[in-house]
Amino acid sequence: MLAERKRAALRSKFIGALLGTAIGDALGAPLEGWSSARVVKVYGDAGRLELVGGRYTDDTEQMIGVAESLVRHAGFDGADMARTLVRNMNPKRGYGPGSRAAFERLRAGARWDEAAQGLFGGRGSYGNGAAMRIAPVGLLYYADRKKLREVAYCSSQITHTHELGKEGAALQAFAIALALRDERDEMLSQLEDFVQHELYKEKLRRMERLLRAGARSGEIIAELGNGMAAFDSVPTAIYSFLRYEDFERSVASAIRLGGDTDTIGAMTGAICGAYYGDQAIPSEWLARLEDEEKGKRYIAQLAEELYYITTAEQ
Ligand code: AR6
Ligand code: MG
Repeated sequence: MLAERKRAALRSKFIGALLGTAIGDALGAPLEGWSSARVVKVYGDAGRLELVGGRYTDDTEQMIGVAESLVRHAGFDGADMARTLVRNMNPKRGYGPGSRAAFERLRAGARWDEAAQGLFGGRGSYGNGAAMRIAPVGLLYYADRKKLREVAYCSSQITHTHELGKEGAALQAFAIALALRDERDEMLSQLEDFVQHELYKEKLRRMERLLRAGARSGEIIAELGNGMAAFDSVPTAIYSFLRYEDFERSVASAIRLGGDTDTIGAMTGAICGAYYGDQAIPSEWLARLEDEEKGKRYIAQLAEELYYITTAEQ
């Protein structure tokens, strides 16, 4: 009986992480690029944020592609994942310039692990585009941090080859895995131990201080960031999860920070969903989320398939 209840909870956490991505993304999408002051002026500094349009952006579209490919191969296949991301791409969903260029090169025949290498003067992108789509990797490898890191890096390589872009994706994936495992109290110390770059370690240390102080939004933005770089947004999402004990408050407060709202919303939603499960997502938000060809029902199905792959392997 207990085992059954545990299985149901885990399944709900898988669904929560993927739907949480889409919900945070769709909530933040109409406010992308706004300052925190403007968000607060229009929407108030507390209480319910309304999900207006219900349409998700490139964050969720790419997360879906990552999940589809992982499900198809019961694991990572770089060429297939790249093909899937390219096939799914709908430019109207608002892709970042680096990712758009990588997809063009892939379409022109470049190898999956080479297409993005030449971007940004050969340094590769450190944008948050690899981290925002990583939730399926965090789910599939939640019990194996070595494999989680490896697949997080490889799946990033398709569009984001800068080490800080890859590290941000691995950090976000591991935060999702820890949330899934209910390791919330140990999260910061585990992440600090896991992450390999001093820049991220420093942000995790700042986070500890900000959480203890109950920092205000200006301070959070100054210390952690709210921009498109992975190191200016992944820590902010993790912070937003840890700051409150409630799906809705965490996601809404992340979006109220302004900046790259859809992506910070998506990443916060993924961690919160992995921790609280899909039942914790406010029903008004879920009701408004798009449900067309690859809408909420399809996303939940992908999460279930990932769940079955993970549990079948044990
Ligand atoms: N050097 C300088 N600037 C950089 C570098 C670098 N090596 N790497 C990234 N940037 P991009 P994304 C800056 O274009 O990560 C969408 O709305 C540069 O300004 O790879 O896929 C998504 O939903 C670059 O354009 O895009 C996300 O919200 C920017 O970082 C967002 O865009 C983003 O990197 C990022 O998506
Ligand atoms: Mg987006």
